[in-house]
Amino acid sequence: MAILIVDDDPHLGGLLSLRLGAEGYQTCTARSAEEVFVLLGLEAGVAADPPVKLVILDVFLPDMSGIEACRRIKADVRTADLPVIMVTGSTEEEHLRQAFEAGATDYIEKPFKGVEVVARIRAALRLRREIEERKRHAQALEQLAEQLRRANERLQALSFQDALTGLYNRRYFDDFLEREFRRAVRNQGVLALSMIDVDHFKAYNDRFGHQAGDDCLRRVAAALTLVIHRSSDLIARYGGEEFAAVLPETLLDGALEVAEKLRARVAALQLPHPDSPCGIVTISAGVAACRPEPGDHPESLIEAADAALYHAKRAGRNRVSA
Ligand code: GH3
Ligand code: MG
Ligand code: MG
Ligand code: MG
Repeated sequence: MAILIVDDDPHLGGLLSLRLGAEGYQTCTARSAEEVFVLLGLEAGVAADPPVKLVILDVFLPDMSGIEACRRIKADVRTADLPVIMVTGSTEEEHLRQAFEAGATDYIEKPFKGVEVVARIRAALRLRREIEERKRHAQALEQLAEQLRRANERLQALSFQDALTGLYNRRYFDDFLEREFRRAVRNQGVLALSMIDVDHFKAYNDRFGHQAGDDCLRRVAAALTLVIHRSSDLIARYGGEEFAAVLPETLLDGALEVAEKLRARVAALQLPHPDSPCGIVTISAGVAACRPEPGDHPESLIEAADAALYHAKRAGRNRVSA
């Protein structure tokens, strides 16, 4: 990475090159703003090779004011971070002001001492390195924060998921029902709940074993999911072989229809169950709906749906009751 020395006076440019060379710096030179832009790849032509790490820029150039050239370097994202040290033979204070306003890193008046230029270059490059290091740090921190955010999201999703069926778990169900209940209270809306229980499931386990029982629950869960496709509805594993469907803004009739679809869908799986009167795995569902008022609690809706489920069981199972 070279230091680009821009001066229309080849003698001065050459002297500076020698001095910086003696300090171990690589240098390249340009005599006009145009040449600078080409060297830096800002103009059609060749890009900087070797790339430039700092520019020493004369205020007076034949084709453009050095201050204007500095402004252009700073305006381009590719070179905005490049340190520019302005050098001038003028003692006009206005130039100094303009140079810094144009984004110059430093400003040196001629005649200058070699030691001063070298010291200022060192300082500018050190500052540049520090800024870059801080940028890298900030980027690394940002990446880390993003990774943490994603990991958190995954964890959160997992904490709401039932491991066996992939459905929402009881915890999420409780939160969701509470939320929807409160919303219904606020909007004076309605809310329906369906409690679902697999029929004679103990006998299924007893005959086929617990693993087969788990498989059966997974297939039942998948079937239930196919019926609940409204994005505002929720199907969850309530516990054991029990599931629950929360149907916001749904009246009892609508909820009964959905429950009947759930029942039919599971029956349609035709999973053999020799110890059930139907010979296949079936579910019973209890449905309840309410228009909750302030002071009401979701528990009462759960109790009503549970009571309806109990009815469905008493009435012979593989049916829906309200
Ligand atoms: P009913 O028709 O009255 O609902 O009869 P049931 O046999 O289904 O009811 P019961 O509550 O007596 O039995 C439920 C069974 O579900 C007992 C339990 O072993 C089984 N079960 C609960 N959770 C799981 C599970 O995660 N995996 C398996 N394989 N079985 C489970
Ligand atoms: Mg049960
Ligand atoms: Mg039971
Ligand atoms: Mg059961």
